[in-house]
Amino acid sequence: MVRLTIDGAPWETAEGTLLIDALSAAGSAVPNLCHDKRLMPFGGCRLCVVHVDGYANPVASCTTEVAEGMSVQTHSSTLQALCRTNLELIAARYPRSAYAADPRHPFHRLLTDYGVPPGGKREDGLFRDDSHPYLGVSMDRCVYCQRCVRICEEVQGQFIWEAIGRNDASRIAVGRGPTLREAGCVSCGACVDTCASGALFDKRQVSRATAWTRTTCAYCGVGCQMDVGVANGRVVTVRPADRPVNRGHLCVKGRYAFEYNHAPDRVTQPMLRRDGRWQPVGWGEALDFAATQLQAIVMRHGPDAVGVLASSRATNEENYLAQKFARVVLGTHNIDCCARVCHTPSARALKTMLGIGAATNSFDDIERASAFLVCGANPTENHPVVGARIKQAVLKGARLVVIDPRRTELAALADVHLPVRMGCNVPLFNALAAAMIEEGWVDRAFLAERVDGFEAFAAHVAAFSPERVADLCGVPAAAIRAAARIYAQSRPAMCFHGLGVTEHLQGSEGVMALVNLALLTGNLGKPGAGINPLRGQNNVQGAAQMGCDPSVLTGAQSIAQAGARFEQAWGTRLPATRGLDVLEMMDAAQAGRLKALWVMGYDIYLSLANANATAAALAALDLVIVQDLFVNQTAEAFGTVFLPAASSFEKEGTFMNSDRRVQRVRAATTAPGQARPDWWIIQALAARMGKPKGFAFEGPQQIWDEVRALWPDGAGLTYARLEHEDLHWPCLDQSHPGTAVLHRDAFVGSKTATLVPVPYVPTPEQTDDAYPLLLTTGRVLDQFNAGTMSCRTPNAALRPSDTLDMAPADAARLGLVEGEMVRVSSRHGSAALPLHITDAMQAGQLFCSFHRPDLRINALTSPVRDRLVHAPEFKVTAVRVEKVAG
Ligand SMILES: Nc1nc2c(c(=O)[nH]1)N[C@H]1C(S)=C(S)[C@@H](COP(=O)(O)OP(=O)(O)OC[C@H]3O[C@@H](n4cnc5c(=O)[nH]c(N)nc54)[C@H](O)[C@@H]3O)O[C@H]1N2
Ligand SMILES: Nc1nc2c(c(=O)[nH]1)N[C@H]1C(S)=C(S)[C@@H](COP(=O)(O)OP(=O)(O)OC[C@H]3O[C@@H](n4cnc5c(=O)[nH]c(N)nc54)[C@H](O)[C@@H]3O)O[C@H]1N2
Ligand code: SF4
Ligand code: SF4
Ligand SMILES: [Mo]
Repeated sequence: MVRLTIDGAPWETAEGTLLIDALSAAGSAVPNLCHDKRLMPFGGCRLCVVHVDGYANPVASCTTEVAEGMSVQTHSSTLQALCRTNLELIAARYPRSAYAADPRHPFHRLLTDYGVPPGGKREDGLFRDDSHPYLGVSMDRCVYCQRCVRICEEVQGQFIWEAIGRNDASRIAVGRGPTLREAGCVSCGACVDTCASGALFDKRQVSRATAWTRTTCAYCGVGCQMDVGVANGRVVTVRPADRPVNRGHLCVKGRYAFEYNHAPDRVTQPMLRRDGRWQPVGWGEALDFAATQLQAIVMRHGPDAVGVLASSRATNEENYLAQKFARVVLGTHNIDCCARVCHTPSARALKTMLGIGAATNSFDDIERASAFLVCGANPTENHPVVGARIKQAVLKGARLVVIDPRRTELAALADVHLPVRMGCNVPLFNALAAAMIEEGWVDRAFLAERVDGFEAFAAHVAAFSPERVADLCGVPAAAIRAAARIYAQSRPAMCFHGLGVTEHLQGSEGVMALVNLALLTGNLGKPGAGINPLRGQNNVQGAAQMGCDPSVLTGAQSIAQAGARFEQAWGTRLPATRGLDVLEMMDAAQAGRLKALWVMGYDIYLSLANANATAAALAALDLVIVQDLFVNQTAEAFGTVFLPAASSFEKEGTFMNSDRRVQRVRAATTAPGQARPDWWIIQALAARMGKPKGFAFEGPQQIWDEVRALWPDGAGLTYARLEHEDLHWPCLDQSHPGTAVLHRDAFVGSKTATLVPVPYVPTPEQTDDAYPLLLTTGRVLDQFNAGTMSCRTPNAALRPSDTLDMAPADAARLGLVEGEMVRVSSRHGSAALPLHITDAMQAGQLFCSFHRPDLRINALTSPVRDRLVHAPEFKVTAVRVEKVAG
């Protein structure tokens, strides 16, 4: 700590703090225009000058660090005059009309405070862009602080804005294109957020927020913290919060894509399907109907004829209740969630090999890593705030290896990009291991101390030398060796992986092969390292961790080991039969064994692979209860009961993010009409089914306290602590600091972990004359999964349609042109969508996203599933592509 004196009073702050930030914290804030904590010191506007004892002239507090014994005065007539003179220079060109129109803007208030009226008028010939749905530009209000230029470079890494000219002729403009979008802007809004003068602004903010609520983003697993501004009961704006996860940054979805919340077709009343049509009813009638039907099915066919799918979009508390409902009220382990289809393979592999089925390290480690291995993940689109942090680390010198069939944004920036043939991860990862062993790049000390099974493993991977697998994997042997060298020799190296690894026949085994690489190189149990699945939705980590999984209870505790404790706490016997996962539920429905399904916040008809089979399964059910914000595809085609849920803007609780943090969700506004939080609905249905015991919680905090009592690793995560602490589990008690890095001294239950020889098993989805191309599916920045939310926002204008991405050579060979509609057919179904020709694709391989409900992309994907945990193989399908006539 450093001690200084501010306006005569003592103050203490951390070493390295900028004086301007210390002044703000001490309540002696000085004016400024060019300073932003998120950015490197700049010293442009010189409004923040102060006297520091020992200096003859005033100093700019935004470029001065605090020092021991420093004595600072923030007020004097000299400072006042200096500041005024500098403001006059800045205000000379600032338009009077803008000032008059909005006296409450902070810059305008500053002018008023110093008695500096602006002298300018609206200027022509400056950069204009009216085309962006969110970002407004009015460059005549620019004060040349360059915060937009700097934040786009230093935080987002997009380099869109440029400062051109000098002094009086200086201008801020977009360098690479006529519009922001064409220049490559990713709509993160950071430049708007930092803009001091209103030159950049949020176009859609119709009214000023009257209340602010700190909460967690409802989209992806990064878990960004944000402040939600509400006016007249509507969310009108969102600002990034400065918390460890996102450090004052958001992406286009968190910052801008909130209008779904007030969409005209939000369902606000329960509904029953009668004579094929949805009819609004009261809660009493809807719940009675659902309860009676469920009871009848349980009576006739037994509890295992019912399945419950919980929601990765809902809170931990709600997911905990969903699995408790299945196990206690219905009496079945038939409970699952969409973690099944994305990272259950990661959880299985990490649990089997290391003892805990979650990311080993924290996002805090990104700045500590010397190298990154990014496998089958596209973080700049799918986890954009993490993607931006990885990009910044690479720009500052960290090495980067990307393994992805496509040239993603990170791949284009990588030291080595291995464009692996889809479905060939396991041989490629084994080849990396073989190269490391052959070249002696392994960490001998770590192997000796923490790793078993080296001899057998080395013998196994010797058969996968880079030269042997190069053709199979579609990448040169030398590139495989170069990648192995970077990952093994730049320590610590942090591995992030995504669905390009997990959504395969060998998904779990692919993750195991990655864990092998980390064990070989000693990249476990230390900061800046680890194996880190980039988890999908806002609370997919939490949904699974709460026990929405047929084979484990809350906290991923096994039924065999922890069952008795749960039976005692819940006052009931646990079901004796094995539960079904979502894929097995679909099989059971088709076979007539499953009769009813309660689906909360999970659009399975749209999002499960092999949609024609999903349709057959759902059609065979007697009862489909859908609980959602909207009539999604599942509800529309197959729903019998619709229960309207409150959104995360409208309820209390917690989410668990990708790096094991538990963060609060807080209601910023009230739910529309009769929509209710999922926890309320589950409790109400339990009561109607005659089992109110154990479902009479007053609210989320009380539910969470029961979770903490049953889950030892979460025991210390009280709501009180979550108010002001950012905690990772394991967090064993209320004084435990949480665990950012797993496996520091030992793996769970053992000092050592064992390398696993992973065989290569090719997928049945191979090309032939009828289906000569390989298709992989995934996501794009502006849209989110089933599209129910992002499609109901102006993000739809940013990304109106999924496209089929194809290499130029394939397009030329097939005689196809950019933008034309094409039909894609697989052995399982077909879909039509517009073509996009891009050299990000390798010849022979295709990509499309699956966000637009009407395109039914999952008609194409196959019934192939992960060998261990059944995640569908969304990532490889053999297809052919044809012109659509007309
Ligand atoms: N904008 C946006 N963000 C999202 C989502 C969204 O829909 N939109 N969804 C959220 C969810 S639920 C999830 S699970 C995450 C997913 O986040 P990611 O895991 O990043 O998701 P994907 O885009 O499906 O796939 C990642 C990459 O895998 C590559 N790939 C395909 N096949 C292979 C292969 O055989 N080997 C290798 N090595 N790579 C392959 C693809 O080219 C793609 O770049 O994103 C979350 N974030
Ligand atoms: N082809 C292909 N298909 C895929 C994938 C792929 O890569 N390729 N990825 C798969 C993956 S990883 C995933 S996770 C799935 C995602 O697929 P889904 O889970 O089906 O999609 P989401 O859009 O995340 O949202 C599900 C639903 O939750 C609702 N919802 C949002 N908030 C709440 C809430 O608070 N309460 C309730 N009750 N409902 C709410 C939304 O309106 C939406 O209908 O898609 C899978 N499908
Ligand atoms: S919105 Fe983000 S990417 Fe676009 S110009 Fe602003 S800072 Fe750069
Ligand atoms: S990175 Fe993820 S959590 Fe953060 S704002 Fe974007 S969607 Fe939300
Ligand atoms: Mo996911």
